[in-house]
Amino acid sequence: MKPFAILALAATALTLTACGENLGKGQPLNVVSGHIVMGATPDRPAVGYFRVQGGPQPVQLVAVTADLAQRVEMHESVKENGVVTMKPLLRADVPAKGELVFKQGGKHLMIWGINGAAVRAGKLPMAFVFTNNNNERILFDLVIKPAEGAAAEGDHGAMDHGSMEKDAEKAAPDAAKK
Ligand SMILES: [Cu+2]
Repeated sequence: MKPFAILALAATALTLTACGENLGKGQPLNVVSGHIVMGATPDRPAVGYFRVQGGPQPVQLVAVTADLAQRVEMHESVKENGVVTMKPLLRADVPAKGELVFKQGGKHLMIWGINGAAVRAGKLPMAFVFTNNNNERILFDLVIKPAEGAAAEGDHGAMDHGSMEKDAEKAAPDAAKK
């Protein structure tokens, strides 16, 4: 009798495993990874990259905020007539079951004035605000990495944010001035 009982249990366990795959449920909207690269000098903004996994419905990311930073903006690098410039990004699509990626050379976060305690802790808690469920907020800590060498900083380091920073100073003189 005993060998039969063990076999029956094993069969049950296999069945349960097969059914435990969340079939039909789908993946939820979520921020799945991300990091921040500090500016080359303290007066320059840090840059943030991250990946959002789309849920069952298409939504839009409308803001990213951080209590421990003076200011966070979403930007997009765009090439026009062979010149790469950056534009503020007000919203970004997260396709259903797809993904939204902020990465070097494309969409990115610019972060000014990260609190020293966050820098020492090596991570910045951020809130990602979406258009679903009355502006669902997903909290995620972005790991803070030190500035890369000027040569390794890629397009973002080579690109001067001068004009944009001047605009920013006009808009928020206290936040931009050191
Ligand atoms: Cu930028």
